[in-house]
Amino acid sequence: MTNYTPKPEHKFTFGLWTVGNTGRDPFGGPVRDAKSPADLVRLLGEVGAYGVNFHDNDLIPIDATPTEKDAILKEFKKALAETGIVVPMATTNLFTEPIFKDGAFTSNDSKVRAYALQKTMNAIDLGVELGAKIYVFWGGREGTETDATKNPITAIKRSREAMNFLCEYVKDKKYDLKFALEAKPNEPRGDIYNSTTGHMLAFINTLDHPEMVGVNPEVAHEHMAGLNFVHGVAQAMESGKLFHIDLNDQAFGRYDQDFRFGAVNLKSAFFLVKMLEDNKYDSSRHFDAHAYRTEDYEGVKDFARGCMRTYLILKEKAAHWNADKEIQSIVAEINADDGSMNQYFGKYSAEKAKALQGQVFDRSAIAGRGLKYEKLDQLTVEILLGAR
Ligand code: DIG
Ligand code: MN
Ligand code: MN
Repeated sequence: MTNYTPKPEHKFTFGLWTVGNTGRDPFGGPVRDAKSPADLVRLLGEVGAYGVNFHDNDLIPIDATPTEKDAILKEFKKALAETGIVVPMATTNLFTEPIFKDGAFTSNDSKVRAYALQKTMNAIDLGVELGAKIYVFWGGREGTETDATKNPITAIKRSREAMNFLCEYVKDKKYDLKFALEAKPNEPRGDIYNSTTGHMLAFINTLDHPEMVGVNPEVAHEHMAGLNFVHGVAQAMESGKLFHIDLNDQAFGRYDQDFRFGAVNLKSAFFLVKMLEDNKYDSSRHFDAHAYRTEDYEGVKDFARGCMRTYLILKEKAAHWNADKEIQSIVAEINADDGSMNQYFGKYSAEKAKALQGQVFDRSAIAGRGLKYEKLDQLTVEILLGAR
């Protein structure tokens, strides 16, 4: 039996806002006392995490005095040094303060848009100071409840203007920093612009410095849109844009549940871990999730350990799947090829097209081929159930 102990090389990270979530929800106040950033780092050190991430105001309250900021930073850095926990990612809170009630970069008020740029530049400075190499943008308020208020084309142009400005800022400061854009279809806004990872991938291509910008897909957010998360990650990975990932879990058709990784959809979690590990994904495995509201801080530690254990168990199951002879013989069979069609693939030529138009196909013979997908999926399920 493998012991599923998290190690630094697994690059498991949590945001301060995840293990520091005090259990507040739209229908109830906090159920846990707030912990300081330094104490949250120590909690993450205790459970074996690799890194901690933060929004600017998770770490430094928005109205902190310079003296208070220095004291918080001193304590935080001390806890990082004590535990060996690192800071791979930082981000900006552009959604809590009332000023962002109608968005930040896409707000109709130019003062809000300018303030959002200022806040983000300052937050980037803070993140870089603490070692972040990835900077996430989640536009929680970049949306609307009615399209009477804003032309969505204008919103997209404002988003692009902000991204281009901030990419130039990072280049001007010579920071070793890449941006990762995180999509969500709705909540807290009625609809959020650039609502899925696919939208973000298209948006990135319209930027002045697309090479600096990738995506940070989140399980819960793509599931809220009713999408296959693994396919979105595959598209991001295949285009070299999977700069970061937010792991959690989510029942389809619900509000953003941010459940412990693997708590709901074990099969899709399995295929996700297999995709990441088979393709040697080397960035953070960030659990953007939180414990049930029912939990005390021992429960929060159970939550954090559960995220990491489930990932490692599924990583072992993926290796088991890759090594299973019966599975691999079916995989080989369904991909078997006599090479007779190779003449038609690859770069186009008029000769190829002419020859292909002359090719005769025995449609019923081809269609009659059994594919053994039921057997293959059952074997997969049996690995997940521990029956193989
Ligand atoms: C929510 O899923 C968002 C915010 O928590 C944060 O900006 C981002 C970073 O993971 N995820
Ligand atoms: Mn979420
Ligand atoms: Mn997230």
